[in-house]
Amino acid sequence: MKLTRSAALLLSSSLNLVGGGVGASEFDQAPLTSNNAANELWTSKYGPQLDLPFTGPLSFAHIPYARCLDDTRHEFDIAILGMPFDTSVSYRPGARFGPNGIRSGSRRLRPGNGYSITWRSDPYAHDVKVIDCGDVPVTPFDNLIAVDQMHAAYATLLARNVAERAAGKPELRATRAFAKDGKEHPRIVSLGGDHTIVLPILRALHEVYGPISVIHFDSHIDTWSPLRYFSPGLTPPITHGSFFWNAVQEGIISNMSIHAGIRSKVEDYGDLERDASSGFALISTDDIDDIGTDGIIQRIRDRVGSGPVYISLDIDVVDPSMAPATGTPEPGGWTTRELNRILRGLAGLNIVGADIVEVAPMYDSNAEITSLAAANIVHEFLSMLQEGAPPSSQRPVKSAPRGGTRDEL
Ligand SMILES: [Mn+2]
Repeated sequence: MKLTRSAALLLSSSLNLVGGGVGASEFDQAPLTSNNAANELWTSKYGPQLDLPFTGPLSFAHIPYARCLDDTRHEFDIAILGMPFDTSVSYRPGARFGPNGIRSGSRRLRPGNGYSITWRSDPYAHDVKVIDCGDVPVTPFDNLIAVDQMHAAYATLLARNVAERAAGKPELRATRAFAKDGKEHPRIVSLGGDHTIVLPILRALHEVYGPISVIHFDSHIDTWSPLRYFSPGLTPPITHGSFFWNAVQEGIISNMSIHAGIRSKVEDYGDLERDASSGFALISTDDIDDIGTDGIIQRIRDRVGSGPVYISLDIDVVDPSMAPATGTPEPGGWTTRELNRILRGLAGLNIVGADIVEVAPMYDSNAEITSLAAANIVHEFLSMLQEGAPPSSQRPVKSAPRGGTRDEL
């Protein structure tokens, strides 16, 4: 629907009348609340205008929403950031709708209903400020510009101050020990987007932390050289299967990284040798039958140790029966329950950021099965970023020595 300027103004002013005039712009997603709530019929009878699972504007898990890239008023410790980029895929396109799909899958999660039996905690109830910073407006027409836009957006949020601690509250010290500037930096959970989004993310993280280890959940290795794949141009393209090759060439990740859940076919054994020489250890999907989830957790923890760690999770690590809506599905994957258990076992590592990528909702079932799985993985990320150790209900793992001054988070 196209509104004339005057009609838009009229609509905006009538909304403000209904809401009591909150001074928000006509594009602001903040709920319209009244300044004189106590005197009004609704509020006196029913209280605040709550978001139900099927109501409200679409922020992740109904948490506060802000367009943080240009709106600097909002402090946060952890930001959700959408990166709707999907113009570098080799098979099914559509992950530009991933952030929207994941938020849609999160509607039954919300502050006040986020307590987890396994964690025995609620990631929205800690003294940690989590907000949804909206999406980076990436161009779908020029990949080099899009990659720069994502880099600029991530670096912008990474440079923000973390939320002020209330008097008497413990100090947040999750990233300060590793940042080159000695400052505490926010952590960002990115919603892809195809897997290419990780290259600009790693570039921005490298500027703050130097080389970091990557824990890469995926059915594909993604370290392929873009020169070996279909690439008729002279310049190697940036693609969703070769962004780690770029990261290795640029020296922005450590050589103590690890893949988990690999099962895709490769060209030949040489692909695996080249992968190993790029600094990644490899846990295959089938390894779970031999060493179990605890063995996988231990291998990952031993590999990345006590340094700064980034987690990148391609939803195709999950079996297509549980997550069909993705760009390059590979049968024979882990269940969501197995993946949850592995992720929880990584709590307490020095995680400086995380993402979930390759959710392409148009290939989903009517039951939103992939979006639900993805949203719940983000919920696990938020718990992992705030908990100092795996849940006590899981068997204890041998902890790598902690680096620096990590404490309560
Ligand atoms: Mn991938």
